[in-house]
Amino acid sequence: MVKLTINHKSFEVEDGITIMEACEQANMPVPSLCYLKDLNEIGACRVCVVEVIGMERLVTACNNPVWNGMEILTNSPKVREARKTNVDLILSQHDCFCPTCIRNGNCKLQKIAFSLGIHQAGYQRDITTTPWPKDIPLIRDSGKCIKCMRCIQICDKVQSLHIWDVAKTGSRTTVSVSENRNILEAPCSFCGQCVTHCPTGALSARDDKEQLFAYDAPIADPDKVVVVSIAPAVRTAWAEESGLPREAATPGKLVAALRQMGFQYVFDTNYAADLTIMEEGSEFLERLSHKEDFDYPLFTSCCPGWVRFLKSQYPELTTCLSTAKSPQQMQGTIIKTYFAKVAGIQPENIYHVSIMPCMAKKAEADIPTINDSGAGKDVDLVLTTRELIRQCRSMNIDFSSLEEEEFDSPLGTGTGAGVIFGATGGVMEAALRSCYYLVTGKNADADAFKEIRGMDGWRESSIDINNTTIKTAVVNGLGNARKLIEALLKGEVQYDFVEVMACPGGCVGGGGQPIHLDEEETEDRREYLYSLDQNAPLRFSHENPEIQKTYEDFLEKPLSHLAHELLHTDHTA
Ligand code: HC1
Ligand code: SF4
Repeated sequence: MVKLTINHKSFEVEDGITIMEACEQANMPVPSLCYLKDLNEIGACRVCVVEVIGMERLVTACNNPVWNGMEILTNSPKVREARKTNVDLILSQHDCFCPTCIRNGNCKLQKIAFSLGIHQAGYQRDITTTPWPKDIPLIRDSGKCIKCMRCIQICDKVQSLHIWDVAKTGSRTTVSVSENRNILEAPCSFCGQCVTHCPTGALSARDDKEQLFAYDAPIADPDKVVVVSIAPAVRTAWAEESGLPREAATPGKLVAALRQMGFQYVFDTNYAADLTIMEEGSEFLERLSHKEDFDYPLFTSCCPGWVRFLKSQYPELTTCLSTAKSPQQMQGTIIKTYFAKVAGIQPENIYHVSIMPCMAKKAEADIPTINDSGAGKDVDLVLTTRELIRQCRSMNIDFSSLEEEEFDSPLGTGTGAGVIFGATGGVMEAALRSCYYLVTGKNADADAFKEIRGMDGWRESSIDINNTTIKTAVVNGLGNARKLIEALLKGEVQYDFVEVMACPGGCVGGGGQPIHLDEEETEDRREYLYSLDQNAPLRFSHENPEIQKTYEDFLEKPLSHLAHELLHTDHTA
């Protein structure tokens, strides 16, 4: 332990921690722009400077350790003046037209500039912008980049993709796509982790709301039936900025909000998550009993960031991907075939919107070979949770006065197994619950496979079903996926079934979720999903009555000819 003072108050803290951590523990936090714990501790923005008595120069708090007897001042006039100058210099190279910025009100730079009392720019503007394609899910506005390097680090260290790099030198230093590539040539997974870690509006997800809500768009077209589906992880995060406690922001209130927005049918992607389990679980059992006929292990295929990663980094392993489409795409195909038939609507007149915690889902919906309904795109438009929140705001929806409403049927019932898809390990656990039933004819306890749960980046388990041991692995974050694949290729590990989610924590931490400037919300969101599962009246995908009816009336059985035609893909496009 070391003894030190912070702003004249004495503290005892652990040896080896940084000044930033010590100040945080003392409840005297130091502001920062570029700092990301364990990932970006480079002091690039110089906003975290503090004064240490006896030292001539100010020091950066994020990457300097404490020592015994240290006297730290976090807010002396010298510190405040230096911070102000540093932020002012950053502002001189930043496009400060805040009202139209996607991060207005949720921008670290805006917040810090305001808190330092910078109300007038002190330096001459020098802003450079570079062109960026408008039709991909990842949008970059170089005029807003503050060169904090967070995107570089997140993409390198967490996602192992090295899409960004530093370019040029000196005052012309900037961040750009690495190796002088155009973003269209780079193997970006569109996971959106660089977006959720960008402190300003330099990186964002493409905003597609107007395609639906403009005055001449489908929502205003009397000939269109506009339907919406909500992904599992959206329900954990949609009200985070509303002030409603998470428990009060129920899925039923989200349904009510969507009806107010003009959607004629509100469906639950959890239905298709259950359908995915029926198809993917059956596929897994088939592969397990004919190992010699298949490439092994079986990889889950519901996360489009992961699928893009595998196709670009290890194309030879694409045959290990489950052929089952993702729940988003199954939902889309079933809406424009089965639902259209049941409701007596021409499939061409249905406009299907999917609300996702994910940016890569926008690209998934565009894959030509994934659209099988014969009525255009199966998912016409993908909006992220953030777009949903912005639209609610622009329509002045008052979250606190919403009354619970039911999802529409069919495609409105999901089980607890479906809802946990949104958290890392959820797909595997849901699949095992139903695989156990399919093999033994009876249910295991719904929590029998809970050892799969957890936030570890790479978690393995051995599960016994009817005296057959199934070796599973669950990974989240593409860097962990790369490590697992390398170990598989070297023969160091062997698995039967592997779940991969591109984003840390799974979809709850997705690139389309609300952005919190100073803290991560993933753990809370995950716990909420598990509480929904715990309290769900049905916790097994095979017990979902709407799924049972869909098979009875339409698909016949899992892996039937029609199911193959509509719900599976070979991932070749
Ligand atoms: Fe996900 Fe999925 S869980 S991929 O994380 O399999 O995005 O929530 O919708 O499709 O159901 C995302 C979430 C989501 C799909 C499902
Ligand atoms: Fe890297 Fe993901 Fe950002 Fe693409 S979207 S640049 S893969 S962090």
